[in-house]
Amino acid sequence: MLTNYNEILKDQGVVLLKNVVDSDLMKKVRKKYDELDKTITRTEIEKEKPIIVLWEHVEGETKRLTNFEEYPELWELIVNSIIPKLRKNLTKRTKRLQLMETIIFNKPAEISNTLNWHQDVAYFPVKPNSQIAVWIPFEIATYERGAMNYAIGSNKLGIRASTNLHTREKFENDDREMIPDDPKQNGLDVVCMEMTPDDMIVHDGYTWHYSGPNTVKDHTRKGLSVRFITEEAVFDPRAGQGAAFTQQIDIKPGEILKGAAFPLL
Ligand SMILES: O=C(O)CCC(=O)C(=O)O
Repeated sequence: MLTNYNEILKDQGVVLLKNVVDSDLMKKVRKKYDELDKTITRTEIEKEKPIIVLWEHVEGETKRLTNFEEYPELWELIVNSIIPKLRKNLTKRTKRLQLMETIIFNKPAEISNTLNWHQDVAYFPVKPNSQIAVWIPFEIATYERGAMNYAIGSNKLGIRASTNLHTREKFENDDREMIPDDPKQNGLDVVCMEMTPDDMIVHDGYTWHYSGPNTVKDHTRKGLSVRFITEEAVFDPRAGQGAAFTQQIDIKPGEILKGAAFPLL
């Protein structure tokens, strides 16, 4: 059995780090989220600063946008808790961490839906497409509460098509192979990562994952996802690459992705 986190990430595509998130910082982040959730209505993407996307998994919901000036508690969590733990535990993939975007996925009780199987690299217009994402729940996340599920080892199977995450429809002109409906039928183990808010998952950008609905009454399930590219990359657009940050890119294909919106941390 592998015990080294670098090797687990390389071999399985995802690693769960237990009890690593600073709980006082997390409390502040959660409290501020509740305030922002009531007030943020902005939907346009600012070009010159890193974005934070507030995304509810409810049919018809529009993504809202905030930033780290409005949400400094989240910056503090990323810089003072997440990054040091990443660098301590995953020495091989963390030498260069360039922030691409931060998303808070909210699954309100009983009305949220499934975010279907996908891999993050399919949505990123960058080359090389070397990335890792951190995911941390704001509250306990179990299978019934919409925890993350991973197809173990799928990170080694190459790039797949990007699809509409709610319907699984392929984007127009994307000719890449789809992720199968049920990776278990392709012989992959699927693991549900049940977590508490002091745990953190790190997944490779190629790893297939999905989250189901939150079916537990009166329980919300928010999940923080912070996405980094780990090598210097150039802009390499193609069909279906709809990550929110792509609207911040103002350079020509082949030029290096850099600037205030995508800081090196
Ligand atoms: O929070 C979730 O439910 C989904 C997160 C996710 O799919 C991602 O971070 O890529």
